[in-house]
Amino acid sequence: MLDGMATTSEDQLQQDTRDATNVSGLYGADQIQVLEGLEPVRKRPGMYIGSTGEKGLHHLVYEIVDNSVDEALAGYCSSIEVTLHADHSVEVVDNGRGIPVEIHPKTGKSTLETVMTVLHAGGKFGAGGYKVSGGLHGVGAAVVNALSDYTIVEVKRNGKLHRIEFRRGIPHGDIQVVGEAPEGTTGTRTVFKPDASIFEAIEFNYDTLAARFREMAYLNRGISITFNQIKEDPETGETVEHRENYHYEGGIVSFVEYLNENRDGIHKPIYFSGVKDGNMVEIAMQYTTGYSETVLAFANNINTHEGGSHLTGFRNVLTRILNDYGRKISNQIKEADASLTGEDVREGLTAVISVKLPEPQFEGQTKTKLGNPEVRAIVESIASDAFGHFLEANPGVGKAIIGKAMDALRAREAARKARELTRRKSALESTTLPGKLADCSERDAAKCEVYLVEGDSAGGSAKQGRDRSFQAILPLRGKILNVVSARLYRIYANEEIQAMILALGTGVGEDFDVSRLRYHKIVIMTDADVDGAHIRTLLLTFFYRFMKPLVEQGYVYIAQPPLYKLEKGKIIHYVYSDREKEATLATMAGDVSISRFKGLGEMMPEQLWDTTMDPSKRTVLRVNIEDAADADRIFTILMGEKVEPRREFIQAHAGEVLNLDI
Ligand code: 0RA
Repeated sequence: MLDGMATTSEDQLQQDTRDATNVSGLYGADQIQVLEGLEPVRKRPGMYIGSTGEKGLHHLVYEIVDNSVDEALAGYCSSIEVTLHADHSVEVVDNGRGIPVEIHPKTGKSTLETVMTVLHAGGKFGAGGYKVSGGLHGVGAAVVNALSDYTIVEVKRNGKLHRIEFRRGIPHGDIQVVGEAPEGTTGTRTVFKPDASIFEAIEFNYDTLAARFREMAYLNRGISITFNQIKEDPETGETVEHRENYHYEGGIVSFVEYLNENRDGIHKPIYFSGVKDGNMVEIAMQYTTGYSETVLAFANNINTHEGGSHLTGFRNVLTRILNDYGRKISNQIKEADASLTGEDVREGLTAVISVKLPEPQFEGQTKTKLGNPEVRAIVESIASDAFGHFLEANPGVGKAIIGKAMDALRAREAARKARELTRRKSALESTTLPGKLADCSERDAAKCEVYLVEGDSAGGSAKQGRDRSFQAILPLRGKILNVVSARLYRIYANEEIQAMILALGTGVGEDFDVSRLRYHKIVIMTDADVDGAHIRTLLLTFFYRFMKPLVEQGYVYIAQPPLYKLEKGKIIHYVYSDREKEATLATMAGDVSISRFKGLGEMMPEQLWDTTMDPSKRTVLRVNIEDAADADRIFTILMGEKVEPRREFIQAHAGEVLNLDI
């Protein structure tokens, strides 16, 4: 990723540039310079945008939109409009000052052409950060340009409309004045189409982009981002437009309200903010009647999934202030009581922490952990003053929060006792593996798979059909448990869940240790009906809440059993959707017999192996929770206490697969 570029890579880039000397006479001297400048990007796109897959593709859009957001944060732009066109080009329009078109002293070309063709002009690249305000933007724009089939940039500035075009990063003609800008208007319009010869696919995912723009709008109070999609209906050829606007005057307070849309708050969201040494800190938080914790931390608008110093600071303050308040002021925590732990004070908490720093340092495996050590103390001092004062001024809220945390403390004690019971029980038994598990013989977890199968009859077919050397089967009976509204200690007591925890070998909650995982593929195999979808959701919710690293590290999969068997004489086709059925039928012609599988249990063991379990033929979908906030919302809607949103959601999405970015 851009932020992660080490110095050695930059040296390498310069070396690449020096190496690229033998360009043929097709190009003029100017163009050779540009080509050499952007050549390394086209040669090794992954080094600049992470990958040439879906993530890298979407990164292009973020680069361009981020530049407009920077202009908004600098105070010069109020609205940004993004359009996905039917030909997969993307248009980003802002009403900022317009990228300067004047001659750039270093290159002798317009600044616009310079930012579009010169790598890291502006220093953002080297500094590894994200600009919060001011300065010269457009750093990532050259990378986007290099990886686009074409790019068009129009700038309204000084009463004129300027335009320049590029093909695969190379200027296609000079910058030109193509018209007048209406009185008093300024801004930048960029249109680019990702180069299909570079990316695995160039189709954008509307929901992925929408989630990011919404997040951006929450994190940057007041900016307006409009998102349009223009599609052509493949059948009628008609143009279909979809348009959404994200604009929140409440900023991260609105974000917390959105996250808690389907939960009940026990007080109004609390907001505090402060600035120290150029570091801005904003926190919004609200306790709910539920038990799950949703704390999202951002640094310079980047979701720091791996946490970091800002989150540590916030957590420290929460624990310290609530213990102090509960003991010395509200007297709800008595002398004999144990202290509230971090876990106790975060139960049912929804919070957004957003810091904006001049020089953020991103660390960790995915570069989503904030490193700056000084930020912990800055967050602590701002949050502890503000939260302390808030509690003193709002004793009713303080009392409710401490009461809730004390409930969590008592539940934690009960859970510990329940867990000790399971531990003692398993110590007494000769083996810790559940009786229902049909294990595999392989002992290298990296090669092993476990199928979590709905129902005993499907479990039976799977046991007979599997390759027992590396495939294990665990049949699960009945509706497991509603894990969102249940407390942790009730979950331990559930038989199906206990069997699964034991089979996986990782432990759960505090005891969870991913290195003990016994199978590197956990495949959920349920029927293609409503009950199957429900059980799948239950299992995913459980993993999401209590074994999150399993999902984050890509160990969880969903099996794809076929829906129909199409048979004509000796020819048999298994198809996985209605669409595929129609397409396959068209190729078969004549009287084909069609049978629909009502459930996995109906399939013969060999059939199940051939269609769903044989690694050389099957399709399995990897579950990948990109957007914790969104996934959490869906789970909450589906599983939570509020009935109405669940009904609406199910009605609206009937028949669809849960959209979990799989
Ligand atoms: C630096 C200076 C100025 C404008 C911009 C950057 C700018 C960059 C982008 C990228 C996308 N949209 C943008 N809008 C503005 C102009 C400074 C001035 O006019 O004095």
